[in-house]
Amino acid sequence: MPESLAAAALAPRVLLVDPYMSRSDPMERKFVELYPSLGLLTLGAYLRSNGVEVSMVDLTFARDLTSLTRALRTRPPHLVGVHTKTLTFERSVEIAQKAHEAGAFAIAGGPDSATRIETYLDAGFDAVVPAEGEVTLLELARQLASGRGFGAVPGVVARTEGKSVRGAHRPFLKDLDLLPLPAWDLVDMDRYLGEWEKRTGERRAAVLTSRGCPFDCSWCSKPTFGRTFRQQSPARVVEELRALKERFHVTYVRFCDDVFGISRPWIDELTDRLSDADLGLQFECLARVDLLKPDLLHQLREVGLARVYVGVESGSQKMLDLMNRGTKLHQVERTAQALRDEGIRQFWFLMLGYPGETVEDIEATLQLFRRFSPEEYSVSIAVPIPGTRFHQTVKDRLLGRKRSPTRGSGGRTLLYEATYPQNLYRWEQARFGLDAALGRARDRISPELATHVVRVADGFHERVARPLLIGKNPGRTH
Ligand code: B12
Ligand code: SF4
Repeated sequence: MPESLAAAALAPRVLLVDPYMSRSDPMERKFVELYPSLGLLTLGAYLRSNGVEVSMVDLTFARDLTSLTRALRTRPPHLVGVHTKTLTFERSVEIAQKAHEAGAFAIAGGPDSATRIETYLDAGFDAVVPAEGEVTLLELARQLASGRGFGAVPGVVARTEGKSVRGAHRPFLKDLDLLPLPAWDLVDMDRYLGEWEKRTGERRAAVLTSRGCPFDCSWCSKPTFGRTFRQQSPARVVEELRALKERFHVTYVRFCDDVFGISRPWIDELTDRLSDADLGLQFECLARVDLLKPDLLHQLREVGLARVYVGVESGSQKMLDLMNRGTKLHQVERTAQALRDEGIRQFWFLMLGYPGETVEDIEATLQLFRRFSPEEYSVSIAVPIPGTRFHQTVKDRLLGRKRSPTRGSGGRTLLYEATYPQNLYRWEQARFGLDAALGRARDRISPELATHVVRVADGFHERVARPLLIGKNPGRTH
């Protein structure tokens, strides 16, 4: 056989699957922001650049598994790799079954399987890759395609003969610049960008400039990259932005990093390069108030920063300290003001029901929210995610309820026996809703009317609703 044909025959075939279906839940359809999985696109690009034949089934816009069945039949892969999130567990298991029916191995990776490896193995997956996937999946694909079974590939937990075998720890990639650009051609980019264009008039894409986060908020789950923190060089970031602009006419970018702007010298270089490149892109990011100094915001505004997701979480310093958030209220105030001064939209994340929170703390959060009236917000009931210190603290008080699926629409289910009953938190969520509605109506109603409505609502809250909802319970504060 000619050498090229022999190589092709040996080339491992990998089918990557994103099991997320945006159409399957009406709330999701309305609230979720549609971007292809950067994890899968990077895995695909890396495998391909190392001689693996890669295809992908992205179920984001699908209504059923027809495209998967077709892909498995047309070109049976050696291995089917599924990206897992908690929401898509059942579908992932169904995909693993279909992979087996087609004679392929089923491998799980991504945040959910990293948090509960054994659950995925019990449910039928042959192996889980619970951390960074590129090098591990490449080695695994080569090994499986050549018929050598799982062995003990570093970074893999495999189920062989009923037993879980854990390969050695695989070190994280040191230099993220060595990763190729995401393999955008594996998904229907036009569809994603078209959906955004319809909704906002912009062609929006997601970009990741770093992996991991060095902070240690006690409720945060970081199963795949832990507290490691690695960044691409600003030059590499600009190369990716340029490619998105030139190939897909992208106009707006979401930086998907856990925290954007951790290193000031890095930001300085990025903003210099963005000015030079003059790509005319707008962008948004998620950041911490301790890092968002006013001069930095001004600098980022100059190169296109249009919106920031801010993890405010609470208006009580006591609560921020209990969450090990590492931020101060004066930093929240400074950031909120600076964002407003710069004309940058702010989206606040707020959380109710964390252990130790009293009604006074909730009131402090509402007052802070009122003072700054952010353009957008999400106020959710705290979710104890397995593997976090928060979960550890309340594990004997879990209520066995199912988590509401989304943060944007939800965070409405109390999952542990907290200080107060669930209805108190839901009522408090409604109070934030009223404030936000009044904020939006600011141009249409007089300030006197707004003040009157707030006074009546607060009076009702204090005299009727709160006593009724918390009953005689003064609050469990531990
Ligand atoms: C950006 C982001 C989003 C964006 C973009 C989502 C997207 N399509 O990529 C938006 C805002 C749309 C979003 C939405 C949601 N998100 Co989100 N999101 C993130 C965030 C911050 C980064 C994701 C990312 O790009 N990571 C970088 C890539 C490189 O890492 P990765 O995906 O983990 O992939 C690596 C490894 O995990 C592994 N790997 C991954 N898949 C596979 C598969 C195989 C076979 C193998 C071998 C390896 C492997 O290799 C990859 C490369 O090293 C993460 C937090 C985080 N830091 O991961 C949350 C996170 C993934 N999101 C989460 C959630 C809950 C959601 C929503 C369900 C919330 C909602 N309903 O609004 C939706 C679901 C939407 C969807 N399409 O799936 C949770 C998932 C928790 C869980 N256990 O399920 C996370 C972990 C945040 C958290 N801590 O709660 N999200
Ligand atoms: S919440 Fe944000 S800042 Fe805190 S540990 Fe998690 S990713 Fe890092």
